[in-house]
Amino acid sequence: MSGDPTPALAPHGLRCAHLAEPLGIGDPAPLLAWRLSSSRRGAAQARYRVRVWTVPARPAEGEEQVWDTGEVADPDAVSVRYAGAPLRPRTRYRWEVAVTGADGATAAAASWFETGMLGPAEWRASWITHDTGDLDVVDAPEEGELALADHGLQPAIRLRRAFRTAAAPVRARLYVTARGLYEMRLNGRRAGDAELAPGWTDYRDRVDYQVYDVTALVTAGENVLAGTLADGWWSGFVGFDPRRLGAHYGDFPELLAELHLDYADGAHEVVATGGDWLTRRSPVRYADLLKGECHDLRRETPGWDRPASGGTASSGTAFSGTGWLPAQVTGTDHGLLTAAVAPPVRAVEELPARAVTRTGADRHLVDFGQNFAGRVRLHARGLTPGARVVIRHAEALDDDGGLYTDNLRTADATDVLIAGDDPEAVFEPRFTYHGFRYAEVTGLAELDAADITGVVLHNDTPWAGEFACSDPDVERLYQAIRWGQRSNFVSVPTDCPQRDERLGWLADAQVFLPTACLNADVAAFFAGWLREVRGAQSPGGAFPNVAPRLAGVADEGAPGWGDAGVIVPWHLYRVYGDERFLADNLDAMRAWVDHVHRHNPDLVWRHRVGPHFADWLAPEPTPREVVATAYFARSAGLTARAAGVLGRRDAEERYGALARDVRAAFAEHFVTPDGRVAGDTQTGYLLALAFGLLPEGLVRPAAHRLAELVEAAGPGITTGFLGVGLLAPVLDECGRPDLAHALLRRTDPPSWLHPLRHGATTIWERWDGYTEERGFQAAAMNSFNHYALGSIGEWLYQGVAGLGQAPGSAGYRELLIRPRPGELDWARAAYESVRGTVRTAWARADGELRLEVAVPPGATAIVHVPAGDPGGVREGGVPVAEAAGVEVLGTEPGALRCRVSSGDYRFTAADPAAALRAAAPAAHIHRGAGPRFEEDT
Ligand code: RAM
Repeated sequence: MSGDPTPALAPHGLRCAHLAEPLGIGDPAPLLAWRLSSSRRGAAQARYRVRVWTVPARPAEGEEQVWDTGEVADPDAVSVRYAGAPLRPRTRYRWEVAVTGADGATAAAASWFETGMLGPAEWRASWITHDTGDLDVVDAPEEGELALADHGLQPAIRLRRAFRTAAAPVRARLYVTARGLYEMRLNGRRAGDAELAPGWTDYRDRVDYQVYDVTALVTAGENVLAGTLADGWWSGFVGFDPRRLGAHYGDFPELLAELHLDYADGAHEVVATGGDWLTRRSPVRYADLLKGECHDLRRETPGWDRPASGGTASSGTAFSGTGWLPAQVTGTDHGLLTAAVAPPVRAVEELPARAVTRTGADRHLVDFGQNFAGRVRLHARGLTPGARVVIRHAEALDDDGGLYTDNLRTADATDVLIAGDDPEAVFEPRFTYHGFRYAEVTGLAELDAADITGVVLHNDTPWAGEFACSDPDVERLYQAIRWGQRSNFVSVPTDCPQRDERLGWLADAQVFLPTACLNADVAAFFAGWLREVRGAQSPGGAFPNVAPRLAGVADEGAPGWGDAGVIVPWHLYRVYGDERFLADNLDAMRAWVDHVHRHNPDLVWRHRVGPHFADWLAPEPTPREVVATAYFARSAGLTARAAGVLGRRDAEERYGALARDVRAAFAEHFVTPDGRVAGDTQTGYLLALAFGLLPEGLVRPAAHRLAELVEAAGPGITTGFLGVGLLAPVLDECGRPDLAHALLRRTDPPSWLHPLRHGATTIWERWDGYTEERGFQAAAMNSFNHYALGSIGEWLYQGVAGLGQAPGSAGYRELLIRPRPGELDWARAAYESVRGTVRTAWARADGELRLEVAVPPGATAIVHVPAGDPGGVREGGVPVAEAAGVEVLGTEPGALRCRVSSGDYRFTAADPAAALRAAAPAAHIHRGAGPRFEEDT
């Protein structure tokens, strides 16, 4: 959490294109955004001024101002889209925002961004690769190694280019990408810290490039730019297609790079990939995302990434040129190159081994205590030349205490080190990742905990939220949810990190998105993925089920899956307040709704349902047409609202009318006159209530029936992926947070705490992934690291801690602070919104409940103060009616409602626990304002 509140209004947390200090943006009109802090009540920005200057490589040239908004009187704006002089490619810009509060005091903050190539014409590098004929030599597999012939895996290749400079540059930037995966080096040192770069896109549509500041790595005199190239998503195994090429992209990786050097005397030089590079087979005999990586130290060529003069022949570290061949130029096309939008995958954390157990003469089992996505770094000792060290990975152990790998399906997830002459080596695979908690290391007589480390990989999305509460089980659940997010935001939002799948399933993403947005700033990450979602849309308007699209994976979007193409941009707009999410996607949203409509003119979605996964993995099935038609209405309604935000009145009207008609069709076909929804399942009511599909008078009967069904189940859960995220929020909105709490506390399946009772540290794919009675679920589909069921995370923030956004608000302009204490002693949450930090914390003691709230400048909050005595609530020690900045709105059973402006507040009230227990909870549904959902229009 950044931004300590200061009394005076001040900007902080500056971002460009939703990234802090981005290097290499491709957007010609990026969003410049700031957050505000002030602990003064009612503090708000009166006006702002943004100015932008170029930052020349040579300071002597002086800055040039390219934009000045002038003083803009706007209390709401916390961002502005750049509209100055056209941005130049490969240029650094400095920008400053100055905000002036109502009191006339001004405070400023500064940041920078740098542009990338800004168009294909800027590039001059060629795509290069190794002479593939040189790779035909395949060695017979040895013990512990994958049969290469079976898998068709091939060695990673190395590439290098030596160059001379007359002086050290004042600025050096490396623009680089691959069809495949690359890792670049300059003079023996790593260039950049992106992992699994350039990331997974549909390479037929676009290939992202990265930019690194390598000024410190280039020296005067001899230099070498070098790299390693591996298959990755481009030419390796992807998804569950058992063929290596899987008819996906290409059959051999290629590199494209440009090193731009600026000198103090004004000279500019470029070192680009081309026919003057050298290549050779690397000691990485194969590297595959699913199969694993094999590094043969006997084939190591020391000095390969340094100038020939950089080592000595006697020490064996000099580059000799032996075995290196001229690079093959495969093309000069630059049309598909795009600047990466998302923060890269990085090695973000290291996990120490919790326990190392000897399980054989040369075998050890390592427990990292946490399921995660990444790899190990192993310090191997006592090696003999040619010895093999084999590392296998698994999420769980079987009944005999060995690795349980059946659920990995065809993902071997096995890394191999083959020793050279040195008895010690450090091995960390670079071009693979695994989903695991346990590693089994074979081939070492000794292994200490200090010798092996877990390296956690995921997109480096900045953390934005924190949640804590008095129940350790719920806290562990929250941590498991975060780890589920971390393990599955690896280049794209994946379903799982371990088995031969790891695909960008759309429903998983839309269902988990509200939770993801509260945990971290995922704006740029999802902006990147949405390019893939749009790119995968069929000419007829069908969104896919997975993005990047993959031939053979159920092409046409199923209800709830394809709809993510509408739901995700809308939710991102609501959270980040950036209309670009809607502008970029509106045409695609419309095409999707038109596609569903065209094939279902009677407005009940029965046709073109793709593989219709329904309420996936639900213990109790909801009729497919109910699920589908509910989503049809939802997508039509959100498309109308998106059009409304963008001022597209015709589209707003058209899709608004369609949404009303689909709602009417839903009611006509699936809702009885007394409010029963066809199928009479939890998910049926959840969809109908959350999506506003019920005629006015039937909302309360339906809410009542939902509560009955939840109670009749134990209270218990009978939903799958589509219903689960709605369960607690809808019960809460219906006046039954007590039931949401009851579900949260449940420990037998289906429940959130059941997996934790069985050692889970991430969210499982299935409610019953393992049970005492039956053991593991079917190995064919049983991931222990799927985030969809973790969508309860949203309610931990919004319900338990009470930190949420009001319906109808965007960009956290109006907060809804409505804690649901249940039987907990305390809970708190903090969230770095686009406006600034929001905080809630409540605690009960000695019959009193205290609620602390922090509202960022310019925002307002509707606060429901839990109170046994709504009339007796105090703020800052005085009766709430007398408190500055607080407007009392009314009371409801067990709470006082008020509106507050920005600032910090401390409410105290009589603990409502006793009062609430006395009231029959179900009665709430029939009182008060009635349920209100974001979708109500
Ligand atoms: C499974 C995936 C994913 C789900 C689809 C329908 O294979 O793991 O979670 O969305 O099926």
